[in-house]
Amino acid sequence: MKIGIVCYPTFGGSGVVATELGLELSKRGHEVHFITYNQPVRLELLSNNVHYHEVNVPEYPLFLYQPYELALSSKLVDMVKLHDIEILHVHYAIPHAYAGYMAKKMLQEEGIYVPIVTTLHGTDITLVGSHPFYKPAVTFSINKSDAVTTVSQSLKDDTLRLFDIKKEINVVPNFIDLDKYNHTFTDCQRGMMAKENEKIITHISNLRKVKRAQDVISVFNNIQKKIPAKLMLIGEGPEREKIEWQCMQLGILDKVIFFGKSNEIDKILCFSDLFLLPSETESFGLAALEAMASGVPVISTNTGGLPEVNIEGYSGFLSNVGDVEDMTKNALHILSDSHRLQAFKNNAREQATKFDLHKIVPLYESIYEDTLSKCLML
Ligand code: GMT
Repeated sequence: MKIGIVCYPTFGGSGVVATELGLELSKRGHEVHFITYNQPVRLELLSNNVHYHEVNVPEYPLFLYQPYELALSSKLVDMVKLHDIEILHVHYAIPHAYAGYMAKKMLQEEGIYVPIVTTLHGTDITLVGSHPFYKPAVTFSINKSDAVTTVSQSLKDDTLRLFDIKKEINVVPNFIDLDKYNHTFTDCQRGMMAKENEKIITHISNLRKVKRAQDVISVFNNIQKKIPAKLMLIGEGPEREKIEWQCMQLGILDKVIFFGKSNEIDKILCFSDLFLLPSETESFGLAALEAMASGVPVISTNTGGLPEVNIEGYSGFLSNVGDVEDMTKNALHILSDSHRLQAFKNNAREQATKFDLHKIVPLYESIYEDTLSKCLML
């Protein structure tokens, strides 16, 4: 198949999932075209089967806001015609599903029919999409998609609760390339980050409010009072300064390593003992899955899709949002006994195998095939 993928090219989970999906589809013999405003961060290698087309939005002083949707839908029309793209898979409803629909209608005028598969990732629904200003456009573009997927049952339930959706929604969870986590690093460089007796706690996110990074610092602060520990913080975002201040006020700056944006999270995870994800909401929690694939147990909240990923008392523990005391208790329970820690590490790795990309990517392929065959019948 010739597949066009539209996504955000940044470090966010939706862009990562879209990029990893495209790369795996190309390995499975499909021709994949990424269409976005920057080369996706995890798209390092372009091959015969993987192409990247940049959407440019010329600056024009008359416009207070540059019309990205317009540029994207025009680019989609051009790329479909130029490369005979058969299906467009748009990740994140805003504005991709909307731009996809516009492209589809323009192409129809020329007798070209390209179905749109929309994947909802989370904040497009739970935070942004349900805003009254966006709601009509998001509802419309979901209902006009030829197929719709969500990354968890919880996000499906939220979508049906918040929007008037007439379309069937398929749940296709986030996935992980286990080979990447199993084989790459045999010699984790733990010694460079912490002393032998220190436990390594890790958090990865874009440090937006929804991630509750201050809870990460509070839980870590409680842990390090009982057990020698270091905190690895990976990611950049609007809350960074606040949490640096928090660390300074608590007197733990020397125990916290800020990595910023990193493409080497698997290297950092391989020497981690525990992963913290105290998010306000999380449609799936790809970061938790990446940690588990590295054999790192997860202390998370119990919101959104997290209970579908992290299993209470097995791969980690789940607490109510903001319950720092419970998260601390659970973290200490896991870390304080080396046999228990090892059992949780093994379980975390085992739990991650449920989301092996070899199991999940074929689900997307069969959605493409069904969608295309339904289109042929029209
Ligand atoms: O979590 C973020 O801030 C990034 C966000 C995104 O849209 O890129 O991630 C969302 O999509 C990921 C991939 O499907 C999910 O694993 C994340 O849970 C989800 N984030 C939220 O729901 C907050």
